[in-house]
Amino acid sequence: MIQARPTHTNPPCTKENAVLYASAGAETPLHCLGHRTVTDDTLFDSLNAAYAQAMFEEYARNPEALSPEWCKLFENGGSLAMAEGLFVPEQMDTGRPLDEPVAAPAPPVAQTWAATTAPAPADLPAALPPKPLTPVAALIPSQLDSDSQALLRLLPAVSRAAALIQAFRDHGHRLAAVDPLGSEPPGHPQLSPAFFGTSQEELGALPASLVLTENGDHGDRSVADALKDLGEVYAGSIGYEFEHLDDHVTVNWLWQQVEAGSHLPELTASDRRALLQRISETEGLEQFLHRTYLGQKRFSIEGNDMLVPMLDLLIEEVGRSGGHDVVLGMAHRGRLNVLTHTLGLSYGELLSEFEGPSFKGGQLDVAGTGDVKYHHGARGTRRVNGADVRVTLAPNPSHLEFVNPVVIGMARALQFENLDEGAEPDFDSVVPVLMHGDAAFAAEGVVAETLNMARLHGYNVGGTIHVIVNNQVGFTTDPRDGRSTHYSSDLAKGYGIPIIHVNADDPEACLGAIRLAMAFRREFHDDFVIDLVGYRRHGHNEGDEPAYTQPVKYRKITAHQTVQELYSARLIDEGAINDAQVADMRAAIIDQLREVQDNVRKSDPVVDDEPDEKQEVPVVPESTGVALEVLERINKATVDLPDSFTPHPKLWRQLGRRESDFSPNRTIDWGYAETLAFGSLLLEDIPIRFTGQDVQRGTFSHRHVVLHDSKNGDEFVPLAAMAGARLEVHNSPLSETAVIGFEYGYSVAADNDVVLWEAQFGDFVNVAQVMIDQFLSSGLTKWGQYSRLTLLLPHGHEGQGPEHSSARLERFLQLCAEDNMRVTYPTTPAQYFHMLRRQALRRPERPMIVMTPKSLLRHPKATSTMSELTEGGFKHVLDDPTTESLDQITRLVLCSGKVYYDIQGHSRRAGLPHVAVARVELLYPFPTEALTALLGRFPNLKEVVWAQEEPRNMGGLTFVGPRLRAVVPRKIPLAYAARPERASPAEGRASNHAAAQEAVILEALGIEAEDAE
Ligand SMILES: Cc1ncc(C[n+]2csc(CCOP(=O)(O)OP(=O)(O)O)c2C)c(N)n1
Ligand SMILES: [Mg+2]
Repeated sequence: MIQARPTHTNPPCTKENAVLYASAGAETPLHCLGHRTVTDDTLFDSLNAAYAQAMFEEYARNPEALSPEWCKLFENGGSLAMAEGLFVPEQMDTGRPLDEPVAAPAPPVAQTWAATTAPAPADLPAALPPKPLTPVAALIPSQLDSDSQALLRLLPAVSRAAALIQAFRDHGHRLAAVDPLGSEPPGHPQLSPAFFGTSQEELGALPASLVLTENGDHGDRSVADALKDLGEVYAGSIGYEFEHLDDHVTVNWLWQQVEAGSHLPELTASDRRALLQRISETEGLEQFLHRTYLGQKRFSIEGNDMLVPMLDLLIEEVGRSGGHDVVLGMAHRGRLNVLTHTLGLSYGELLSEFEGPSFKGGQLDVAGTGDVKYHHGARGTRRVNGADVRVTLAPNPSHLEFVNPVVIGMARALQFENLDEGAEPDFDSVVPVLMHGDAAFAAEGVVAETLNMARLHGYNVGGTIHVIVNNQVGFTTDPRDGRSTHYSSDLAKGYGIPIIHVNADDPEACLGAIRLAMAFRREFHDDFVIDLVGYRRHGHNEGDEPAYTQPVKYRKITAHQTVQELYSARLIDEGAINDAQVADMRAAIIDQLREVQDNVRKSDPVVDDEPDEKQEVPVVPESTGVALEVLERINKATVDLPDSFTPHPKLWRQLGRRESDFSPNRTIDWGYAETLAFGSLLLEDIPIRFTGQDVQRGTFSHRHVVLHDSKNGDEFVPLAAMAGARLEVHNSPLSETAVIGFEYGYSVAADNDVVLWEAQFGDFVNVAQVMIDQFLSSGLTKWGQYSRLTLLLPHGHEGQGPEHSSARLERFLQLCAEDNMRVTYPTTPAQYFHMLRRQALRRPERPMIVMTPKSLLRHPKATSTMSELTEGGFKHVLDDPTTESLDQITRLVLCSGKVYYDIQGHSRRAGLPHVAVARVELLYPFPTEALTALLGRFPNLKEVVWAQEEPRNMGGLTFVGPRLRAVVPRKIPLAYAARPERASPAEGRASNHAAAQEAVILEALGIEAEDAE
């Protein structure tokens, strides 16, 4: 495809935009040609161009790093000449043909780096002479003889050829035949010799060795020959998209791998037959289900059948390199096939799901609320090289892509298995694989959030292999309506992740894609994206008629042979198999499925129940107290700094006192109680992972679990330095959805660890609503997942406005049922301490939601003493400590959280001895027993009031009300005090807040406002 050379409106070529151009790829300097300042150094224009380009980029970034000669050259406009000389040599404009035969060897300097216009590898400049201008200039004789003149005329042609080769590496994917349905590749203007002013004739006359110095000896091949090979490499069934990577070492490595072709070895005939067998099984299962269970949803894989053999190879590659776990995340598409062929679910088990007596509309045969069959997870084992590779498919909700961070979290937890507490995760042991839909990958924000976590220290898993199972449609939506990018994978470009697009109808290329991805992960421990471009043979689910919405495409698809047919035809052509063998292979698969089906129909149906509660003895620690000596040891460790460490003096004035102040009666605040709880758990060998925005210091500067040397910024984590289990405390990226998903996954995979996530303010947790609804609150019921993830959510009406006030307690309470999680609102540091420890020690584990304090962090009344940590445990309900006589109490106010201090601290509280104010510290499971006991203490009770600072339609009211009614004797009226129903949770003005808060408190205490004087 010959493209006309584009014309450009040239922006001024200033140093600033030169920086842009320098980083924007090979074609961009063309834009910069408006202001021509031509150097007369022809040599500089051509062979030296790549080096000069690198120097220019360095100049644009950091002029001080260059020698004065280079700076001078660029300052006086030499840059423009260089850019022009590099890409569009003068001679080209005139169309002047080369009039000398092209045979002269390139000068030595060209051998090193003239082959590509790409920036030199990172280590290359060091290998070059420090001032290359001088030696290069020295190569030019003062009097040019005819040989030299011929050489100088050759150099621009070499430059043009090098630019074209580079264009193939960068843009070849736009010529690649990656669409099985045969759509025309979009092409790219630079993939035409004419773009660079060269021609087949010129390229045919140039020796390849002049421009291609890598990948061996080119003999007497011409550049045209080499380009043909490169065209086959870069524009075949795989499109390699690396031009967006800015790490030269990585890109060079990728180019070398791709051009050497080691990921595409010649398969033996028996390997090919085995591959065909696997493809036939994949297709056979879908076709069998299609015919036998007509119209039932299964979200067939057909059109992307190669996914199954690709996963086979990936698992083998993991096993061969010593890994022991693969964690898979995927959506509905192809899941039944992966469950059977990748995870090892037997055909019998699968078919009984379709045959089961209670099987209705895709509902799995479990009582009640278990999940549909294509959402379930599974675990299988593959034997590779004599060792087991465990393969886990994470269960997932319908919500596309939300399982991504969950899988990564699981992988990270498994990477710590059996390691010492100080060790970094073992990236090679566990490989996460995420399969995405083409529509979902491009459009669901959680994809970007997950990609963004990949290289962060606290979230790194050493690379995820992403496979976009690209069927070129999302339900009924065409790509043109579903994304603003050319490829579905384009988001990954922003993260510098290598991407390859592969035609799902070329089985061997698909396997090559996996080989390259795995080799890359082994080498760089980084993410890799495979865009597996196929099609969807049927409708979105098998009941849909796709031709209603995609009539043209489905005419094509109906006429299109399956990959099984295409590959078997190819193998028959090549003599690797014959027609009869192919027919036998297919028949055997269908026969096997029929036989299994007969057996399933004959046998009694197996009726599953809800996921079993873990077969372990429940543990609910009676006491969570910690001996004073242990607390003292932890206390000491928190202030035990290395000699060389200089803490911030102001901070140290508070923290440094801890050692001398230690005593049983010492008051402790929240941050300190938390530190002591963490320390005690670490000493009990319970690992802790604690993340969230700014958690190392704490949003309210109350934690300081990570200290920074005030001289050099070095970090020190006293609790981690204390001997004990692994402690990870990471400031998270600014995300809620993906990071909560990650922690959920981590907590599911790590049996013993305490996993905590803290919101900056509780309000922000609703960004992650999907994670809470779909995983945290229902993962156990749907999939049998156990998690002890604890969410710490700062909550409370403190006059900060509609935001920063509410963690939406009501939403969590609404989700509570069947003992699925715990919701607490502790009001003292000691309660917080015991609650954290109880959460860590209790089994079976449950997620926990904690409304945490803001102003209470430093409230003089919200303190505890050290001795309160040494015994007892988390109390579900706290009685009023100020009550003088139980007989006197006629009004009991029950509340949760911070409003307690507002009520007790009210100026008129002292004059109301008949009122007791008690705290409900555990909201779910609802503390019926503790409340009954509390109510029994007041023989003369006449009224009970539930008081909350939240509006009536928020907070605990609607949840607590009916449960409280069941506890409070019928004869005693139950009232409430709350803000009126509101659309927005809190007041924006401080004065309005104060008035509303006062009204709630007065109502709770049962008194009228005093008239203003
Ligand atoms: C978060 C979310 N929004 C909407 C849907 C409904 N939905 C189910 S499948 C689908 C299309 C998905 O297209 P794609 O990602 O290309 O996957 P494919 O089904 O084509 O494999 C949609 C919109 C969903 N499951 N999840
Ligand atoms: Mg799709």
